[in-house]
Parts: sequence; C-alpha cells; structure tokens
Amino acid sequence: MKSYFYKKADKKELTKITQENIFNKRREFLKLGAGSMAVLLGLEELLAKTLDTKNIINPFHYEAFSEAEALRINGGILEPTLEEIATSYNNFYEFGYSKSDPKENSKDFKSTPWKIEVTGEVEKPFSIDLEDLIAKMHLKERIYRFRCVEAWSMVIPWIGFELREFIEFAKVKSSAKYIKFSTKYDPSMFPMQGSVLGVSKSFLPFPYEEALRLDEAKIPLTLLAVGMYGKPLSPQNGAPIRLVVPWKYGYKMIKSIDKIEFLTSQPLSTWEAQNPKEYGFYGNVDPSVSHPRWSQSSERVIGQRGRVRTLYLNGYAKEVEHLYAGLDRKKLY
Ligand SMILES: Nc1nc2c(c(=O)[nH]1)N[C@H]1C(S)=C(S)[C@@H](COP(=O)(O)O)O[C@H]1N2
Ligand SMILES: [Mo]
Repeated sequence: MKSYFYKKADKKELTKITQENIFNKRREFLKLGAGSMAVLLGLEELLAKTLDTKNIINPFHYEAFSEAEALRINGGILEPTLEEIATSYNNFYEFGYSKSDPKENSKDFKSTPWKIEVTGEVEKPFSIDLEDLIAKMHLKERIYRFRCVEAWSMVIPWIGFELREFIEFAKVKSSAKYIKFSTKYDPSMFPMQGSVLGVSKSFLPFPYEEALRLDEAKIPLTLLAVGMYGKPLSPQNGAPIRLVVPWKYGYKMIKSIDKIEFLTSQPLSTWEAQNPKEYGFYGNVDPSVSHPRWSQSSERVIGQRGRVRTLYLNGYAKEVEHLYAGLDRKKLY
C-alpha cells in the first residue's frame, strides 16, 4: 500500500499537497451536498454550510527539535492517515473489543435526534439539540496527531469547534474547575453496554466517562469534533460528537457524548477507575514515562511499516507544557 504518512518530501510541497487533498475532498462533499439534499442528514448540510476553510492550523508542531531534526526523527512530514484505515481500525468498547468491531457492530447506531445535557457549575443547567448547538459554534478543520496508549498512531483531519467556545456559551461559574463528559447510555445501540442475566457484558463500567481540568479544556487545540475527512463522524469514530485533545492518549477522547458536567473537584474517569495502576486522569503523551507493561518511547504508525519516535506531549508541548509546570511528569500518565 502506498504510504500516506510521514512522506519523505519537501515540507512546503507537502503542506500544499495535504491542504489540496483535503480541499478537494471538501469540494466533492460540498458538490454532493448541493446535488443530493434529499439523502443528506441535517448535520451534513450544516457542516457544508459552516465549515470555515480559513481555519486550518499548521500541523507542524515540533517542540524541542529544529525542523530538520524533526524531519529526520519522524522520517518525513504529517500526512493524514487514509480515511479507510481511520474508519475501520477503532477502539470503541461499547461495540466490542477488537479493532474491527466498532465498524461491524454499529449498524443500528442512530445519531439523530441527539441532545446534549449540560449540568453542574453553570449559571443555568440546560439541554440543547446538537444541530442547534453546532449552528451557534464556529467549525474548523484541524490536522492532528493521534496517539493511542497502546503505542500506535494516526494523523486525523478533524472538523469541530473549540471546546472553549462551548464553555463560554454554557455560562460556566467561576467555581468550575473540571469538565466531565459521558457517552450516551443506550444498550439498544451500544450492545456491550447491556447485560446478560444481570451480569454486565463488558468489564468496563458504562457509561464511559472522561474529564479534563478546565484550563486544559480551554486550550485552543481542544476540540469537540463533529466530523473528520470533510464529513460527519462515522458511528465507529464517535458520532455525532466526540472530544479531541491531541496531546493526550486516545482514551481521553471520549466518543458519542450526550452529557457535559462542570465540577469543582476532579472526577474519576472510566479507565482510571477500572485500572488506576495503568491509566491516570491526565493521560498525557510522554515518551519518557512507560506504561507498566510497555514502553511509550516509540509508536507503530498505522498504515505504514515501522515505528517512529513518540514526541513529548505528542508534539504539542509548545502549546500546552505550561499547564503542567511544577508537576511530576511521572504522575501525568
Ligand atoms: N465511549 C468511548 N470512547 C472512547 C473509547 C471507548 O471505548 N468508548 N475508546 C478510546 C480510545 S482507547 C481510543 S484510542 C479512541 C479511538 O478513537 P478512534 O477509533 O476514532 O481512532 O477513542 C477513545 N474514546
Ligand atoms: Mo486508546
């Protein structure tokens, strides 16, 4: 298979290629939107209408390395993983444990209608239809590295809005210090959430829950994504809305969110509750802090042969390192 990842080429040229690829895909998508409205979901129309093409940020964040060094270390430049791979190699335990389960077992998934319930430390708790929310937000496209705690990685072109825009919209009180997310609980759509004769099918406690410190949530890199590759999210990738925090391991990026809660103290997240020795609240990507069962110093690039070195904070240290000043890196896994 042709490698679309970390291609060896001139940086300027590749930036152009990447952005042209995405631009062409988006154009096809927009054309489709105009021609076949009848088959389109409301969300697709909305994405087509509101996508802000001027907001692609530079994906080349190499902290601590010169550009030449970064090229040498990673063997090239960021190129999105093939869409076909990103939508068929997934972790979504509500649909099963193997990488092919989410795509295969999500055929009954329904993302409309979808409401988001907002509670906790806000001036007034509320519930909002997802389409109404998206219409109020500014959608952007961002190409980010994606690093799973299992030591594999991809590069994903997301579409979403900045979480800080949502936080402002929600009128959060100054007492709020954390933001917690929950995945929708509905065993008719998520088979592994169910039980047989009173025994849960999964070892993971559902609904899946995740949280961030509020200052982490307000970093401009942090997104609530509603699409990728110029299209709405597929069920297996967390439709209709999921969290994207590119400097953290994938398990922080909770999918299919229907509840958001603002809290005064740090909540337990699902993996932390399930296995606190192996998964923490922070989940920061750090090549110098090993998982108890494997090294995190390098990663297997999905869709390409071989491994590349893992970057501190997944390459986004310049943007977020200040959040963790004075804290022990060994405790931020
Ligand atoms: N609700 C929910 N969200 C989840 C998961 C999950 O099992 N359930 N898996 C997490 C993990 S471990 C990873 S690596 C990413 C995978 O996202 P992707 O399949 O879109 O690549 O989703 C995260 N979000
Ligand atoms: Mo993961």
